[in-house]
Amino acid sequence: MDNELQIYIDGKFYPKPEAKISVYDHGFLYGDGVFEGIRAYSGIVFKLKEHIDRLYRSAHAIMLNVPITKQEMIQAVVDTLRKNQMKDAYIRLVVSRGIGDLGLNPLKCSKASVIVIADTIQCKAADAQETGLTTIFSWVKRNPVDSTTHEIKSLNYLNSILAKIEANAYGVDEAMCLESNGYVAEGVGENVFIVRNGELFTPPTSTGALSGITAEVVVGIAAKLGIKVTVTNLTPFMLFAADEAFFTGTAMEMSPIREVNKRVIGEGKPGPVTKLLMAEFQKIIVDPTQGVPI
Ligand code: PXG
Repeated sequence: MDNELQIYIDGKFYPKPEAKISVYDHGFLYGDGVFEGIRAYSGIVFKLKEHIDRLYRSAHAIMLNVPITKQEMIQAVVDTLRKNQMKDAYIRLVVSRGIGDLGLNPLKCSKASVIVIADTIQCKAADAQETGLTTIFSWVKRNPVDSTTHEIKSLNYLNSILAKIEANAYGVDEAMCLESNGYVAEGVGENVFIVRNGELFTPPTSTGALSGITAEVVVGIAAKLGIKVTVTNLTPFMLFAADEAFFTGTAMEMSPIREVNKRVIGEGKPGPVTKLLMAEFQKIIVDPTQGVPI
């Protein structure tokens, strides 16, 4: 089944084993490109327009001309899901600078490539929602707010990968990334929230964190429930001392955090505010008004 997955590359579909790009592609040679991770739930591509908008904003920041319009990009995602008869999926959208020569000059790349992969993703244990995740602070500081900032969803993810390697080495579920001044930035591919006295706190994107679409959804849910959200610098101490903490991300969805560097957060299990938000999150992801139908 897996090998029969049909992958979209520049307007054509290829079976997974034949879905290949050139070794001269600057996305491969230099990490020169942008991407999105998107989910479809029950036949609705959740927040697809928001993901496409962010993809084009990332492309704009690196002066990458996406060769198709936003509407065509939406269609490419929908077509890929239809082609694979998928109603629930994790979608990876990649726009790479394209084929150039061995020099790094992007002017040598005449046309960017668009790739859409619809597959599944396994990034947490099946019971993570009930037990919560264990984490450690990684020694790898988040990239400074310049070329490789995570504000741009570029193909440069070595910073996150090094932090993930650290989490693996210490046998925990996920790494927590600090920015250069020591404030909490985000996880390797997810934003972070703490709960204190019934209110939410989350770091600003000026820590070099991505402006997460899932985080925005959770902030919207909190607003509806009358839960105050403050965007502010979080110190490691504030995380240790939090009543509750959780990650948000397309891949990770909403996931409670149980432990940071062996310090147990709150009661060591998902707290009431996290649980309330998770219940609302489960409803919103299948709401047809929140996405694009396949
Ligand atoms: N921060 C970073 C650095 C991300 O890459 C998020 C936050 C969450 O954003 P959204 O918009 O998805 O709520 C991301 C996105 C993975 C994986 O395997 C996760 C992302 C990208 C690539 C892989 O967990 N996350």
